[in-house]
Amino acid sequence: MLEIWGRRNSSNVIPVMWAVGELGLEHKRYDVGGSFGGLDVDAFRALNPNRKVPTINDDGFVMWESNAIIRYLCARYGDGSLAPHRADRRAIADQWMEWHKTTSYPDYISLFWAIIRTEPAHRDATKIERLTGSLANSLMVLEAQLESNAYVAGDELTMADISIGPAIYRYFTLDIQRPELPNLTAWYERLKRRPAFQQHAMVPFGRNPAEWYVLERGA
Ligand SMILES: N[C@@H](CCC(=O)N[C@@H](CS)C(=O)NCC(=O)O)C(=O)O
Repeated sequence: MLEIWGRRNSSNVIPVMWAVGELGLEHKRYDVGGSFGGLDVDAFRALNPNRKVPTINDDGFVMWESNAIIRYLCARYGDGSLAPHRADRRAIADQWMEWHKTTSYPDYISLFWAIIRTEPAHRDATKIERLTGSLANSLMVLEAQLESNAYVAGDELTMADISIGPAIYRYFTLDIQRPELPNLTAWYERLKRRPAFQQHAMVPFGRNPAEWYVLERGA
């Protein structure tokens, strides 16, 4: 059976869990990382020398790195659907997964930490404004892609949506200024109608570190 190590509120575990949900995979998830700890022990280091979540063991096959896990699960269990069969279509999905990890994710996660994971009294308004603007600029690129595509890599949901979508739930839930993003908003509405997205990607995160930890432990 597929085993997944990682707390359900981790920005990197969430997309993997959404993939698991979309693919309908039987699985067991272990709460480790964050306030649960459990990463700095020999047994976990043997699975992932980086001591990070997510990490999976699929019937003896162990691997880590969220986007790589998503690719693996989609290729093995969603070949022809979440992992497009045609090489060029799969490459475009891959392209957007890379774009997210290298272009939009760094600003998104820094912004998230600057707001939700920082005590209100210690928040840096200048930094938040800079990150909000920079992230909006990146998302305008996705906005243009979604002008003529219902999903990130074309007409169907693929692993590209799985990789990016959960960050968009947080983006639209944060109390920040956002530009007009009609195509992105319409895509997000499509994702929100999916039960697996509701269950695994729309994980409440609170408004500050105290609420974050309560939700993490209660999840
Ligand atoms: N590039 C890795 C990053 C993994 C990562 O940094 N995971 C974070 C959680 S989002 C982690 O394990 N942090 C330590 C912790 O949760 O205690 C991936 O995409 O899987």
